Amino acid sequence: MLHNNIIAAPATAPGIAGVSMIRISGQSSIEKIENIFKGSKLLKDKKSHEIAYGHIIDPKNNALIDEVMVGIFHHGKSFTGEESLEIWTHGSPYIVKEIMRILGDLGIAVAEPGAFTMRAFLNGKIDLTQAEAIRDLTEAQTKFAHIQALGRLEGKLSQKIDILHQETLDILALLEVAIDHAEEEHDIEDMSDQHLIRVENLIKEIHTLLSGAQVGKMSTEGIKVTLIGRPNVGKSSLLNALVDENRVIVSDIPGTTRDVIEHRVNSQGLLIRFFDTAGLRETDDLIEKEGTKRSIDALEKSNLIIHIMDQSAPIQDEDIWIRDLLKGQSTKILTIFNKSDLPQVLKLAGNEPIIKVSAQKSVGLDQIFKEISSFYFSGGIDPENDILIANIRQENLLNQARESFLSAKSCIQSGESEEFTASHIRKARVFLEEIVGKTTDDAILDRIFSQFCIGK
Ligand SMILES: Nc1nc2c(ncn2[C@@H]2O[C@H](COP(=O)(O)OP(=O)(O)OP(=O)(O)O)[C@@H](O)[C@H]2O)c(=O)[nH]1
Ligand SMILES: [Mg+2]
Repeated sequence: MLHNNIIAAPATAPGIAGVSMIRISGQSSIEKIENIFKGSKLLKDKKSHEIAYGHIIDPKNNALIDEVMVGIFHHGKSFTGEESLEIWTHGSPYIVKEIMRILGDLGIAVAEPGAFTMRAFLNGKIDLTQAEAIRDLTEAQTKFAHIQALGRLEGKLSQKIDILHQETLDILALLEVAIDHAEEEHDIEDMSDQHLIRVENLIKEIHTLLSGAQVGKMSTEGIKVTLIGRPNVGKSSLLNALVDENRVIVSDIPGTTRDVIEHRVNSQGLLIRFFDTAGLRETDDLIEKEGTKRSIDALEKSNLIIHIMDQSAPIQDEDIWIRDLLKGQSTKILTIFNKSDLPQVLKLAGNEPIIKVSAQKSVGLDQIFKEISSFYFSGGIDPENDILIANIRQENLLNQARESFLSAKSCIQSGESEEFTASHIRKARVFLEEIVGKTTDDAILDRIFSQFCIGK
């Protein structure tokens, strides 16, 4: 991927609007735009962050394209760190297309998704967790997703990782001194007890960060709640009731739902992603079999499972089979008795908590939302103030750092040479560096930035 050419992309959403904005970045981009901009002053004579009023002209035939405002950002003073411009046009998709065409004629490349943020990262304006925070912030749909993304953009997570990284470097430096002097005749002080305390402390800090990972990911990605149960218990009816929309097909024919269908709701600052699934049962029908497989896949990816049973009928073999299947899951499960508007026939042995609802009459739904919300807050995490990691990339790297520190700890405890301890700590250091992008290969960067919007 080239990073020194001039790139441009519309940064506002496509469609008719009050205004649209095209962002341009790259060395000598101001001089380039001078070719198509006519104003009372040359753009190069403007200070950084000044706005110029003028017109965009097609240089081929001098045709007027639009009356615009152009924001100018000098090298080192822009989001990307490069010389940049923002052209504010009338919000017409045709005008945006025309200006993009003219920019193409000038040899300016269309920016790939995330290209501006990637340049900001490569130019050291932000680190990788902040780049990810920009994506999370634009995608945030709820209060907690917004607060956390904003905190990470301000560098809350970066600072935390930096503290861990600094401590890692300090321990490494001490170990290296010990390694260098290992051959010397005179005794040097045995520091292993202090190393142990410091490594244990790092493990504890990482553990705290990791314990907020699930809440962090749920805040960013939404809480995935899967509705499962045998056919006809009312899963689709319940989904419709929960999202207050006639979203999925309901019928009294068992096996109505064949696919996994997602619907999202924003409830009390949380994004809840409900998944309706195909009824689980033994079947020879190939489509239904595939539906069952997809239901089980959805179940494995969910944060919370809602097992729905029909309380107006006695327990069936499929209900028991599903309960056995769920016994092996570590995911939290809510057991729901649906059809509470009909007389209760269903009985379960034991005294597990049961929520009674009627999807048809919209009764008991508040209790389900309450349970989801208390599940989100159950880990003792404060989503408004705690520093939370946001995604599986950060979580995996932290887990790997933790593993390396644990190995270092066993080396110290078993009195192995500093050389071994140091090799584990060096690994931990690299994992911490990868989180903020100090060391990351291009393929990983491309994958992260390709998830951004165009113009971001
Ligand atoms: N009386 C009553 N009937 C309900 C209730 N919820 C659902 N039903 C009925 O139960 C039948 C099955 O409902 P669905 O929502 O399609 O059930 P499902 O679990 O999605 O079924 P499959 O997609 O086949 O797995 C329909 O006839 C619904 O009208 C309820 O709370 N009370
Ligand atoms: Mg259904």
